[in-house]
Parts: sequence; C-alpha cells; structure tokens
Amino acid sequence: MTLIHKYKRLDFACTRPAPSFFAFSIDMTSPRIQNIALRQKVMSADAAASFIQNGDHVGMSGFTGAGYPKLIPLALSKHIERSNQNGNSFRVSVWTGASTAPELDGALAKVGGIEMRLPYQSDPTCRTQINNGEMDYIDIHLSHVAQFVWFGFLGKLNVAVIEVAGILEDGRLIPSSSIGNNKTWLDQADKVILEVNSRQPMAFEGMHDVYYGTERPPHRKPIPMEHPGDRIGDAYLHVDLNKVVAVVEANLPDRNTTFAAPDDNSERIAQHILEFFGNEVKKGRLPNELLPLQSGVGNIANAVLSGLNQGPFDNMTGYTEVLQDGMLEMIKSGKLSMASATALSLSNSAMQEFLDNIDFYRQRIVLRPQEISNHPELIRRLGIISMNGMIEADIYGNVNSTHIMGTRIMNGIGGSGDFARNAYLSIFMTPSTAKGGAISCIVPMVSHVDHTEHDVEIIVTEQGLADLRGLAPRQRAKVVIDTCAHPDYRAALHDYVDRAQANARAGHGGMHTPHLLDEALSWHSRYEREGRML
Ligand code: 0RQ
Repeated sequence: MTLIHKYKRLDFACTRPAPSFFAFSIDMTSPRIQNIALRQKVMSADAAASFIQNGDHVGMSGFTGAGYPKLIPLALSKHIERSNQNGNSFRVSVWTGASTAPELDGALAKVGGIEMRLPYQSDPTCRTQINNGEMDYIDIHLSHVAQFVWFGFLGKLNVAVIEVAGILEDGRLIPSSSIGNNKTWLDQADKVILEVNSRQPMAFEGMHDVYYGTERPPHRKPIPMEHPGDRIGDAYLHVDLNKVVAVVEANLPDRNTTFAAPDDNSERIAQHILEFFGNEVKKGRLPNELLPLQSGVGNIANAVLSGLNQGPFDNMTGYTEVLQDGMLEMIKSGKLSMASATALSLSNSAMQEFLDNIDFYRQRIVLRPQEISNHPELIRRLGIISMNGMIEADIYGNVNSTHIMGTRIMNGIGGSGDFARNAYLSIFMTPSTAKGGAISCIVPMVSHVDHTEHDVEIIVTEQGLADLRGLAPRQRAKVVIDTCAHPDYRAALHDYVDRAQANARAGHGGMHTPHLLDEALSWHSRYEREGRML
C-alpha cells in the first residue's frame, strides 16, 4: 500500500507540531513516518544537528528554493554560533542541488559557518562572503556534481540532510518538491538525517522518477529515455536505514519566490524569440510543436514562457531543471502537454494552483535527479531548445553568465552550460544595458567566459535577435552589434572592430578574431573606475 492511501485513513489530529525535546513518543510522531525503526529516530532539529561535526562535508537537499531542509540548517547555525562564541572555528562545506533559501544558505553564512559552497547559490550573504574571500565557492555544471562525488573528486561526503514528504513502511522515501542530488547524497554519505516536511503535499507520491541505472565508466549504458515524459526509474528514493541517525519533523513552506510582472524589455525579448521560432517552423527547422523547452530562472525566462502561452504553438513539452510559474501556466492552458524537471519552484499563488489541481499536474510533471534532468546525453538526444539569462555577451558570441566585471560572482553557472553545449538551439538573453544604461551588456570582450562562442547560437536583447549559426567571427560581430547592442553603444563597438581589423592588417594581430588586447577589457575597467563603460 502506498503512503498516500494509508495516510488518508489516519487521524490528522496527530500531525500537531512536534515539541522540541530530544526524543518523543512514537504515538506523537507524524503518520508520514511509517517505518518503525525510523520513527524511533525522531528527535528535535537541535539534537539532529549535533551529528554534524566541524569540517564535515554536508550534502543538503534543495534546488532553486524548493525541497531544502528548513529546521536542521537553522539548528546547525545556532550550534555553530555557540561554538564560535566559545572561541572555536566551526565551519562546514555545504553541497546542494542548486540555490536554497535564507533558512539554509542565509542562516549558515550569517554565522560564518560555511567553509566551502558548491555548486550554485543565489544568497546575498553567501555572495558577499564569496566576493570578500571569506567563503570558498566552486562553481560546477549541475550535471557534473553527482558524478564528481561518485568519482571521489570532491572528497568524502560525511552527512546528508534531506527533506522528504514521507517515509514508507519499508523505509523508501517520498521525495519532496525537488530531487536535485538527493539520490547521490543518500547513497554516498556516511550519516543521513531526514527532515520529514508535512507541508509538502502527500500527492507528490508517484510524481518522481529516480533513475538508479547510472554506472561509473567504463560500465556505463545508454540512458533509456526517448521522450521527456518517459519514466525510467523508481518513484521513491532509497536509503540504507542503518545510516539514518536522525529524523526531524517539519511543517514549513518552500521559499516560493514571487515574480515581477514582465517588464517592457522582457516582453520585447519574448517577442523576438517567438518570431524566431515561427520562422524556424516555416523553414522546416523546428516542428510545429517546437522541441522540448529548457527555461532558465528569472523574470525574462518567465516572460518568454508567458509569450509562448499566448503564441501559436501547441502540444509543446518541457525538459528543464526548474519548473517555474510560466511552465505551470502553460500546462494549465494545455499549450504544454508535459514537463520534466528536477525542482518545482513556484510562487505562492502558483503553488496554490498546483495544490488545488494536483491530480491534473501530477499526470503531467515528472521530477528527476539533476544528473538526469541535466544529462548531456539526453539533452542532445531530445533536441532541447535551451533559453538562459546572461550577464553579458561579446561581439563574437562568448557569454558570461556568472561574473560581474570579471571578478565578482553573481550566482553560478547552474545548468546553463549543461544545456547550452548540448542543446539543439542554445539561446542567451539579456537586456542590452544594465545599471540605468551605464553598462553595455554587449562588450568587445566578456570579462569572464562561461559559454564559449562554440556553444552560443542565438543572442537576444530587447533590441533584437542575433542568429549566429553558420557565421564566422567577423560576421558574428557585425550581426551582434547591429542587432543586439543598445544604439548608444553601437558606434563605439563598430569603431573597436574597425580599429582591431586595421591593427591586424598592420601586422599586429590576426584577422580571424580581431581584438585590441590593450583595450578589450577597458570598458569594464572604466566602469570600475568611473561608474560607466563609456
Ligand atoms: O544587479 O541586482 O544589483 O540590480 O546583475 O541582473 O537583469 O536582474 O538578471 O535576474 O535575469 O539574472 C545571468 C544572473 C541573470 C541569471 C543571471 C546586474 C543587474 C542586477 C541581475 P542588481 P538581472 P536576471 C537555470 C540556468 C546563470 C545560471 C543559469 C543567472 C543583476 O540568469 O544566474 O543560467 N544565470 N542557470 O544590474 C554588470 C552586466 C550586468 C550586470 C546585469 N552586464 N554587468 N552587472 N547586471 N547585467 C537555473 C539553474 O541553473 C539553477
């Protein structure tokens, strides 16, 4: 019997909040914890956090504000604060799926408790500490993380702290709103702490697809998926029960970020992309229902999805990492027949819509481990249309997604590289200027490269869409400047290219990708000195 069936028959009165003392009676524990052995390991978050030691590598659940543990990191941050007040230097390394929330990254960073963070974060305190040199950060492709841990590249994982929606009688775990790297953390960690969150809907049961077929080279087999909706794994996560040292009960919502209404720039970017898709269909380079869509995070991405929701394409599918409001709306309207992701990261209103119609959505949404949602083999086979935000692009099509002025991290590369390199079409989007026009997002040379010119097919700003397919570098520069750069910066960019070519002709450089090396990053250094690029 599944837990959802059992749970419906149980007395909800016994789900009252757990008191915070070390161990409490079995009768008082949530009916979501059906396994007898694990019921006996229920304890307060404070007690559970004491299993985490100074210097540990801790693998936490959580992906883009969904499915992260909510009580244990807070309790850990209090331990760390107390310990450090006594003159210690208690710090841990935090590995996750992707970004989490103030209760995890924020709380641990505020007490100076994070030694090293990977693979993606978007927390303001973490960002400040990373950029001040107080926290180490390793920015890794999201599809690489699990295998790096299997291969032993990152050292031993000491503790896994995983939010789940419930525990079955036989100990299998019902995942919550994200899967991320949970399968790997549960498998690789010496100790496991589970946070059973009764705010996560029980109707999640059956929605996940956890693939257990991944092997290490040289024993790898093809991943048996040919359509974004294929189910190739198990609906539950598995854990060795002997490794579980603590179970904590929680009843708290996810971060549930609200999106701003699309602004003018986002709507214009969306329009350019829709028009481009229409032309590609006419030319026979895309089918009528397009190809599976990957959409990055943020307001531009949501505006594009909202444009697609109004547009002429039907029966689309999604193969993405984060399912946000825009895709949910497309599923609701029927424009999107289904979507595969690793996280369900919704605003409060979209979460309500999801919960109110959960039986409808669970037929149409599959949540998978991030090593599968972002797998290069599958992205290439399915022919994904990848659409991600960026910080800046250069005239030749190299893209910086992560660094402000070349040195300060914003968030991280996330899954953008997994998708960009392997996609059928790789699209990067940004407004043409930032900081009230003081910055051009189209520059002579990017101050940091995440996606090389070889991985970038389309660049879009509110000014227009540059299709770089089949163009050599000097042709690319012309199209990028004339189509994407803000008119205030076009003349200066053309002047740069003209002088770079003259310089090459004079024997001071090559004509393949002409540059003025002393000047290529001068726009950025001028901004750092004077607060404007020109
Ligand atoms: O700064 O916050 O101080 O105002 O950068 O800019 O326009 O709000 O951008 O929210 O769309 O995010 C690339 C960061 C874009 C995001 C990035 C300043 C600007 C502002 C943010 P303020 P916006 P968005 C799926 C795929 C990498 C990961 C990824 C991202 C701030 O899309 O993190 O794609 N991508 N993952 O003022 C200096 C420039 C600037 C600039 C903007 N050229 N120079 N500052 N800003 N352009 C998700 C996952 O993988 C989990």
